[in-house]
Amino acid sequence: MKHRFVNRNALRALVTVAALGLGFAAPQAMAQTKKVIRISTPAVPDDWHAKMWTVFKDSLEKSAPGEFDVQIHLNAALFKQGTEPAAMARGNLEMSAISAQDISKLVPEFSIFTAGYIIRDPDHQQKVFNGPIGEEVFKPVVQKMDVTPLATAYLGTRQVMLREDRNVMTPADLKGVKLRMPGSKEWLFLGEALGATATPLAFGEVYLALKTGTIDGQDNPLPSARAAKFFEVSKTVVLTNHLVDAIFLSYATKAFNALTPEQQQKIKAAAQDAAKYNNENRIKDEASIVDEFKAKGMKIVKPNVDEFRKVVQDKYLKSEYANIWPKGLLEKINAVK
Ligand code: KDO
Repeated sequence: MKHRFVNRNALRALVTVAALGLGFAAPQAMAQTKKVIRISTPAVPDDWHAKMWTVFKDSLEKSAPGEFDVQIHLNAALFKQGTEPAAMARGNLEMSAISAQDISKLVPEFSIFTAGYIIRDPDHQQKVFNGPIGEEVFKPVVQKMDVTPLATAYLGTRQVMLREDRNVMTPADLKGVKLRMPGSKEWLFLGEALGATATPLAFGEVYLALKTGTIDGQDNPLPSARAAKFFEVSKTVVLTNHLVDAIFLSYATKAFNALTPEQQQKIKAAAQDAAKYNNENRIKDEASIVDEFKAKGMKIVKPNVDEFRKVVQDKYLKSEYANIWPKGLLEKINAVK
């Protein structure tokens, strides 16, 4: 026994010396210098903006083989929904896809993109953010948040879903409805503008709240509602089309600035590949998902969208938000064709 023990140790030492001599330590050393990219998102695995991160990882591995260690954390497992920008600014997180509502906390004028019925459709959204308006509105994000937006992903068009069978034609029909919204004042304002009683809750808690009746409904793009299985605990879909929603794939600025220009360019390209994958799939999905929900037995309500638009826009224009929107920006957004 003892004899074998000594022998095995001697053998191990010999192998190590030999490996070092032959340069076998090199791959290990390389692995240690791989730059870690930690990604945190509340997205559930089945949703397009969760799957897009794998596209990001694959694309980056192709353009920069072995240079990065991309770690994807879904279901808000690493950081709570809405806390990602602060985590990035503190240097605890490299990437996330942040919302206009997240941005508005530090860049109040960005709230123009949290308002209902401003962006018309996914095409309008991409043209706004990928053109001169995007260039302008992202500047203060980099300066004030220490976060650098790299690509704009279409999260989908938000619709109202209710746990009960209910006819909703105008905002007046949502009176008294406890509508879950994500937890920030911009989101809550949107819920109230729709005519409901807005109540804050993290995305991960919505399913149970619908099931138990703590809330009467929630708003989300339908592909996300399917991925999180909200249809199992809802009876009505109201096609309000109230927010053509975006999320911005962003990188912690300090960490981004520490990369070489080539690495930065490759990361940006990979983020754009990911957004493109998400956008194409989500748009395709949204075209057929209403029928899918109908087939599941859900009631599909087509409300008076003109009335919703009028009421919601009016509330925003009379609110504190409109006062801080840069002069002329709304007109510029509207003029993008
Ligand atoms: C949600 O909580 O309703 C929301 O749709 C808000 C988005 O900004 C985004 O955080 C999204 O959830 C998550 O990525 C989960 O899909």
